[in-house]
Amino acid sequence: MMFTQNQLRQAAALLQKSERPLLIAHPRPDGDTVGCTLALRLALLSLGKHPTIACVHPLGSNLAYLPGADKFVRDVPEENDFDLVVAVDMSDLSRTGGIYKESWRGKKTLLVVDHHATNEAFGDVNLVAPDIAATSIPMIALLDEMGVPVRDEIATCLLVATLTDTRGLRTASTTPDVLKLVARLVEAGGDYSGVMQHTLDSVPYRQMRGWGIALQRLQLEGRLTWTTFPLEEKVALGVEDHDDLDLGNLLSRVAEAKIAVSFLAMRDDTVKISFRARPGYDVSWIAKQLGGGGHKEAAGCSIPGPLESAPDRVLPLVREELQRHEGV
Ligand SMILES: [Mn+2]
Repeated sequence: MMFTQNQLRQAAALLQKSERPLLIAHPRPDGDTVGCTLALRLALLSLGKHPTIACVHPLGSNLAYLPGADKFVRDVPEENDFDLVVAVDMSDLSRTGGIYKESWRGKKTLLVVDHHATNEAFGDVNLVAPDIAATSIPMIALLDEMGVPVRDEIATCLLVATLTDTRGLRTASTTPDVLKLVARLVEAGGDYSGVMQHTLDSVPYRQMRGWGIALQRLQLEGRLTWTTFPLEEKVALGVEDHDDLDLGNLLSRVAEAKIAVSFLAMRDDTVKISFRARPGYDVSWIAKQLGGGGHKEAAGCSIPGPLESAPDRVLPLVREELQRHEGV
């Protein structure tokens, strides 16, 4: 169910009324959460407001070049003068990574702008378009409603959001409307080739080396492919815990596989799991059952270690999903 005109008006009114909004991007920030947060920041600055943007983790080099990316703060004081909190591209409040403080509940108005099917409508106003390609879609509707011209840097930020969450316009969620949105953003001065070059086709050397390790350990079982990534290898490469090496998207390209799963050991003895599914398959229920969330074709969760036993605990659920599509 798409958001209503009334919700759109309410969301725009909250931002127009606000002087010092806090915009929060989710941990292990991707192009959608970062692009939409930066686009909204620029829009609010153009209206003379004083937005603060926060994300608990640093941005990857493929996003750090974007306008305003250097303005992200890692945390904010519990006591502050923010008059509105905006959660961007997250399905529940835990996804702020601790930036949202429990003591704010019921005191600071919360606006949610998102597109996750698993979204819990946890805000006072929720601008949620479930199963739509990217948060850029509700976000541009919001900017239009606020009367902010979407062009140049704002258009580039929304392009980043749209092109990353659709993996370069590859996902089943890439509808004619998404392609029209991209056309509009390019016409409005968005830097399409720059985004392709600096964001989508930009893999740090360390991550490339990490892919080498992940691919060496790659397994294939019928329509299922998976890999595990041990902590020793992360430490040896200098990979931080907030860096998931984008393994999910890498494995999703294995031709034989309908579902791909990556298991990444973390320093706190948990295992971060990314699921990717071909169109028609659904991994969101698996992630949700394991305490995570996401979309049908891309979802994730964290489970307790050890890494070695994680596939045996998780893959039976994946096989169950595959068996629903026997012979497909
Ligand atoms: Mn997203």
